[in-house]
Amino acid sequence: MTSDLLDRYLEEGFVRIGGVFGAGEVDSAIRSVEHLPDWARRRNRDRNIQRIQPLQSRLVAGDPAWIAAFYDNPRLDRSIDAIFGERIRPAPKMSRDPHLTGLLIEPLDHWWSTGLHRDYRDFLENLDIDAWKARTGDLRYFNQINIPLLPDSSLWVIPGTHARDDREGEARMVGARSGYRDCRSRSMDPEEVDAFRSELLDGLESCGAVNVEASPGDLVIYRSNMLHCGIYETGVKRLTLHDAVYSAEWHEYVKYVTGRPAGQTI
Ligand SMILES: O=C(O)CCC(=O)C(=O)O
Ligand SMILES: [Fe+2]
Repeated sequence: MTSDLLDRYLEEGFVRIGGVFGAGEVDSAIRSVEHLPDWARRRNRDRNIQRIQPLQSRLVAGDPAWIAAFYDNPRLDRSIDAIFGERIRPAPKMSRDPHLTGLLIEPLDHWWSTGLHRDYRDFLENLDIDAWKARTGDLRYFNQINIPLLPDSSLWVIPGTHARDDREGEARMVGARSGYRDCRSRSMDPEEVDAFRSELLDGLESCGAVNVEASPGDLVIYRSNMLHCGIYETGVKRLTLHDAVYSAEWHEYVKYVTGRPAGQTI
């Protein structure tokens, strides 16, 4: 059986499903996390951190039980099931499976970007590239989720790249990505940052990237092996839950390449 959602996911490498969470659900999630950015910036002594993860950590103030309750949502179940129900065994259930949920937040001082990348391939030196490539066409691996609690247009993706190699211009941009990342920790003059920013946006557009503009309560699922990019603007508050659709095979793979469970950064 296929579904429209599954077809779109297979073809484009991402889907944005509007209004999976209602305003009341979003408001109560905001109340559960809104104190965390300042806490984490202080704890890390870094005003420009990108994420807090996992929210389930005992270090993170508050009670993580709200996350499973938030994920206990029939619209979420239906969406996940339409794509993964017959492909991941046992079928994933966000409210039941253990999760290492992240919270993506805005930097306070410096604009920066992850730059164009594919997860794992471009993050880990000495990655077993054959093992990575062997899994990129398999829906049990590389499924990332964003659930914005505030309007969020940080994410860019190049549709279709989950199913093919980099083209020349794309590979050039991947090679240049450390410059954008460095903006985070360097005090640059505003003109220099603007030049970096325009170069990145021009490059993304010339590669056919699309900006995933998501509203509070949307569910964005993307293949994290596709070419994608996060752009972190200062002054635009971001509270986006960042998670994955897990399978036993994915856990095994992440442990194999990193030696630790997926998503552990705190
Ligand atoms: O900011 C985002 O939405 C994407 C983040 C990302 O791609 C990453 O951290 O690997
Ligand atoms: Fe990524």
